[in-house]
Amino acid sequence: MATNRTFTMIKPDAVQDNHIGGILQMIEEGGFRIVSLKKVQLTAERAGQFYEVHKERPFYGDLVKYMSSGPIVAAILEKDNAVADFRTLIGATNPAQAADGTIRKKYAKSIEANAVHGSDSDDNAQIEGDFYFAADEQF
Ligand code: IDP
Ligand code: MG
Repeated sequence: MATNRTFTMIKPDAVQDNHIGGILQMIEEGGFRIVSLKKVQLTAERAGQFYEVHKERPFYGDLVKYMSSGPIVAAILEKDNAVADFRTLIGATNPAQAADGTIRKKYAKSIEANAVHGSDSDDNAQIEGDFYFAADEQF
């Protein structure tokens, strides 16, 4: 069942370069409501867990190092057709192939340091949102 929610992270390079505001503005202007939001730094262990599906890929070790190299901003977003529409808004994984008007086209530096994460399915949006926010429910 589509939940109309997706999950995003603003990655360490974009946080380091002061693009939190610019990226959140593109997200809001893209029609997404920010449901939950926080800035945190992942340990290498937690980054490894988050990207566990990629552990056999050649870039996994570098990705874990990069994603734990500085703070990230995690958010749950809401919109009709959220998962697919957010993938459209962020653009291709490799910024060299990202369409004009996408977040990665504007802010990504490389295929690894590509500014933002976006969930690839409703199930993963739920799992990834819970990874950061499930323990916050007492608020
Ligand atoms: P996605 O973020 O567009 O869904 P995935 O294939 O799920 O792309 O890869 C997860 C993340 O791993 C990417 O966002 C990027 O940071 C990194 N990554 C993907 N492919 C490569 C690569 O070929 N070299 C280095 N890093 C990569
Ligand atoms: Mg992915």
